[in-house]
Amino acid sequence: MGSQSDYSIMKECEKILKTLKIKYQVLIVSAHRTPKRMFEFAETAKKNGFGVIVAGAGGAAHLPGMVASLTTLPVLGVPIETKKLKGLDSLLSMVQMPKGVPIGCLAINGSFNAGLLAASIISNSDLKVKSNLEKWKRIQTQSIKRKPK
Ligand code: RP5
Repeated sequence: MGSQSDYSIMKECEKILKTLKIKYQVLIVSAHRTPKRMFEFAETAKKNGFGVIVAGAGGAAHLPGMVASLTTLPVLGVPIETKKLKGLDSLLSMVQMPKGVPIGCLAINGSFNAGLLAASIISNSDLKVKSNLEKWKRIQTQSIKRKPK
C-alpha cells in the first residue's frame, strides 16, 4: 500500500488471505515517496515467490500501474477512499490505465474482494488454496437464508 493511512482498509485483504491460509507480505511502498523501494520490490517480486500483487493507494493512485509496468505478475489495484473526492480520484487513476499496462481494479475500498480475487488466481496453481477457497464459498452460500427475518 502507498501509505500507513491505507492500512485500515487493506487489513480486510489481510483478513481473507489469513482465512484462506495464503502466505503474504504487507508493505508500505509509495510510488512517489519511496520510488526506489517500489522499483526494487516490483522488479524482484516474481523471483521472490509472489504470485499476485495487491496494491492499495489513494488520490493520484499510480502505485498499481507503476508496479504493473515493472512485472509480469498480475497486479490488483484497490482504490482507497479519499477525503476530497471520496475515492473517485483513486478509482479513475487505476481503472483508466492506458493500453499495454493492465491492472485489475477493484471497487473503492474493495480490499477484501482483492484478497478473494488474488486467491482465485493462486488457486489455479495451488490445490490447497483451491480447496480453501471452495470451502469458503460454500460457507458463504450456506449463510444466506432463503427468507428475511
Ligand atoms: C497515497 O496518498 C496513499 O496511497 C494514500 O492513500 C494517500 C494519502 O497518503 P498519506 O498522506 O495519508 O500518507 O499515496
